[in-house]
Amino acid sequence: MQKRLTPSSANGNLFAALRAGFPNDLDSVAVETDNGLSYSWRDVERASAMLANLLDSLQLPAGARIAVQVEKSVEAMLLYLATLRAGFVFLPLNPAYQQAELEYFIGNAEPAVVVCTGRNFGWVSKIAFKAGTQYVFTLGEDRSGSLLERAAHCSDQHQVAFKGADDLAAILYTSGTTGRSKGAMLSHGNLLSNALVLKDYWGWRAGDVLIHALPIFHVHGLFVAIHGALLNGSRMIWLGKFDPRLVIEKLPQATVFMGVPTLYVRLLAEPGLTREAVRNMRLFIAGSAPLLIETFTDWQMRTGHTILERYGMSETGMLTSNPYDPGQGARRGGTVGFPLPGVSLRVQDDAGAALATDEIGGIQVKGPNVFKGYWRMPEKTAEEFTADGYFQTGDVGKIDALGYVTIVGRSKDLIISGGYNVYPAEVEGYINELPGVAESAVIGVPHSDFGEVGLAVLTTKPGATLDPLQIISRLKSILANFKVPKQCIVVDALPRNSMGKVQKNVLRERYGAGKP
Ligand code: MCA
Ligand code: AMP
Repeated sequence: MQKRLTPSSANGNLFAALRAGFPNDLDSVAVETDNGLSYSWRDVERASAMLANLLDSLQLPAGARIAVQVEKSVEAMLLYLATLRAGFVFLPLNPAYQQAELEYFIGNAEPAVVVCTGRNFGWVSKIAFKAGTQYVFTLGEDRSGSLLERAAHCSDQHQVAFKGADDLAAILYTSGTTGRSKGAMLSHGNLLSNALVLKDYWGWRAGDVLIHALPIFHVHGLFVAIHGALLNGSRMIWLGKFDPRLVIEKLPQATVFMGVPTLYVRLLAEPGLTREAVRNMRLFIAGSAPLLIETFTDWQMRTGHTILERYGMSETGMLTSNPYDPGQGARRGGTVGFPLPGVSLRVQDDAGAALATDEIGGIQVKGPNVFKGYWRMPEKTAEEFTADGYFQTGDVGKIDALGYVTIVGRSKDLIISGGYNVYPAEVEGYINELPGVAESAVIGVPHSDFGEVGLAVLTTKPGATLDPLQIISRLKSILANFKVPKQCIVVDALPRNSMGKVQKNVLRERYGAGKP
């Protein structure tokens, strides 16, 4: 339910708080890109105002969703800020999604506006208009497209829309463990509370410069990184795509870097990663997937810096973090640190009983950062919360005597590959539709670069023959590439328990070392 506000209440719009973090000198550099462009804080203010005015001019209903499936660019970030500013709901989508995937998201979210690349306009607009979308704009990573053409005619003055803490700011699609993806509804208050806590906890300070090398359609790159820099008035060195050599080249000009573990693995593979290269760095943060202890210690040895690992989810933003301040404790590899201020985190067994120190169980959380529920799925939302209001993360872990949280596994059937989530049930659904396939099971197996990758084990229909390479290439033509299993193995039968359920643990044991 939306909170009613009187004009005298403070504006809870996240943009208003981010804007208040801009430095006094609006002509200083806010963002510099890897292709030589530079945006001042004034540019960020004016361009987000123009885009917000464009959205306002469309006369959209309150709560309208703005779905955005574009390549990473500063303008895409400005569109995010404009959406907040105008008070609509931002819905970012991975540009790797293909037709069937997009059809689902657009059909489910019913966005009033869709922004896509010029290259994809034909098929995306067809899907969008069919689902009732009113406007489809284009935006290229080179500042091309109808969105900016239209915004160029709009005023660069804009009054930030009045929003309450509970008003929706964004929907992020996540976890299709059973069935399809669910849209996690995040409010202005969810995002702002988390951003403020992290600003303080990670010691953001004057002079900080962030290397932004992550995609901007997930919590890590879109919220944690961008909110952190904007709220602190910090310059961002903006890389369109992660490139380890370019990151190393930029490190001497930066103080903060955030990455998924794969980024650290790839940086370590570069001889250019030296103590000299990181001499001005203050903080390296990792998250989104487990950071291997080898990566943690190799990084320490090579750079002299201790990576700060933290843990979060789309539904909650950041939940725990290793300490920044040594006075609060050491950063411990293999752990995700302490619950952040304001986050209540507990570990329970399947029967709902609280577990003691070091006992392993389901991680549950509560706090101002926890989302408002799944878009149009009240039953799913209810299932994921306990009677006393804790959100069940689906992660399995423990808390030690000092309060450090360690994640030991997941009760949800999920593969995290290079920081992207892959839901085996979804991939299996597509594989089972392919001609000649009887059934399939997709499991995660260890991978030196992506941490984990998908492996599909499948059986054939009587009389059919299957070529694993053809299966992979067929899947690549219908699914986002990161979801496609890196290997396919055809077997006579899948192992099952006495109830007839496929035993994925047996498959993991059999194929977990990566060998067929
Ligand atoms: C690319 N490929 C992948 C992945 N990325 N396959 C599996 N997993 C992946 N993550 C495919 C490519 O399509 C390609 O397929 C082949 O693998 C090799 O691609 P490569 O050129 O090496 O990939 P890349 O373009 O360099 O991308 C790798 C990447 C990227 C930079 C690690 O995956 C990435 O940016 N990951 C970060 C994701 C992220 O931001 N997650 C945060 C989620 P082919 O050979 O067939 O062409 S937020 C979150 O989880 C929570 C809330 C949190 O706590 O933060
Ligand atoms: P997402 O659905 O993209 O929000 O992914 C959230 C999931 O990523 C969490 O539920 C965890 O399983 C995982 N995750 C995030 N950070 C970490 C971490 N530091 N260590 C282990 N798993 C993590």
